[in-house]
Amino acid sequence: MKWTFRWFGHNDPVPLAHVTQIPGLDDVTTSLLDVPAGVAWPAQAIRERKALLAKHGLTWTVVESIPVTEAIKTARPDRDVHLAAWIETMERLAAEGVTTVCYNFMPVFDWWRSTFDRVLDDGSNAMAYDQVDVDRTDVRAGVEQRIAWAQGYSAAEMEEAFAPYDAMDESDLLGNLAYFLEAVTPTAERLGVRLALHPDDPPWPIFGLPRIVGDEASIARILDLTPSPAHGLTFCTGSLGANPDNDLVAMARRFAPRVAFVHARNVRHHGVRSFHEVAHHRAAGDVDLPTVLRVFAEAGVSVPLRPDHGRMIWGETGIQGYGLYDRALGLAYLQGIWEALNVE
Ligand code: DNO
Repeated sequence: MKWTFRWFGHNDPVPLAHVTQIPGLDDVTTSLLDVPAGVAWPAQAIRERKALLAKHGLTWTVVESIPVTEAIKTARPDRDVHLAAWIETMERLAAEGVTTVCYNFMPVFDWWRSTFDRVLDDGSNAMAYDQVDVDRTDVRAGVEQRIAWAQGYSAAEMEEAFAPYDAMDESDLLGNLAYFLEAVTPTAERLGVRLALHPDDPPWPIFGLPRIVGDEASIARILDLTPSPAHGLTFCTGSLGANPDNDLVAMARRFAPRVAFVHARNVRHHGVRSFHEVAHHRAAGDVDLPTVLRVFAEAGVSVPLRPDHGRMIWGETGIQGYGLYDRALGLAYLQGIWEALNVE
């Protein structure tokens, strides 16, 4: 595995000087959040980010994410312009050695939680999702920025974002994903880039918007759109594991050859469509990360892996899910398992 760690850029309260102190880590997963979606990232800005990481002894090989715009997801007439920019960004990144590209195809929102700081029994806090609370949220009235990806939407912007989906169902969205893949995959193949589609988080429709990357059948259907080795998956154990019906071990086994990137995260279920995030350790939640890693080891999967969402512990504040301490503990735990599996 290539061990990597997400860093959000200059607004990330976690300093790179601390990231570089994590044992066994040499790579950072990052993106250029300041560039508006739909615009090609300037080559110079990419080089600057790479140089900044290099100053701390860190490489940059994974981008998370190049945003897929609403124009692309809803097949607006300007989608080809956005696709050209997306491809140009990928080319410029590949020229600097960034060859794993994480992206998602979730309408309007990226991941969603109903609670950001649920206090757990040990006094730490973590994000949680409860469908009853989500159902009570009048999202069309606008949302504030509580999540790392979010721009925040006003009510008017929200209406505009939702409107195209009134006339779309899952198969339309799947068709737009197929169009996207047809456009970007040949260039990815030529550049030796692996595209890593992130599952929906949570893996079911929210706010009446379609979602199409949530379980074994839907992922198999998407991977079958093209057999290209460039068309891969981000195996996010937390997103997929939020649905207790998903058999992660079976999915890891089946999709191993297509896994391009791993997000290791653990959740604890407490009812239907209700869970909170926990430490990466097996005993802490319902996701069996050691067994998933064993499956990957047996299948010869060697791709970038990062510890995903942790709790906030030891008084740390910052970007929810993305504190330094719990993710670093998670990384150490996962690396220990991997070493004990004796694969490298
Ligand atoms: C959550 C992340 C996601 C992920 C995107 C990929 O913390 O795993 O936001 O970055 O869905 O495009």
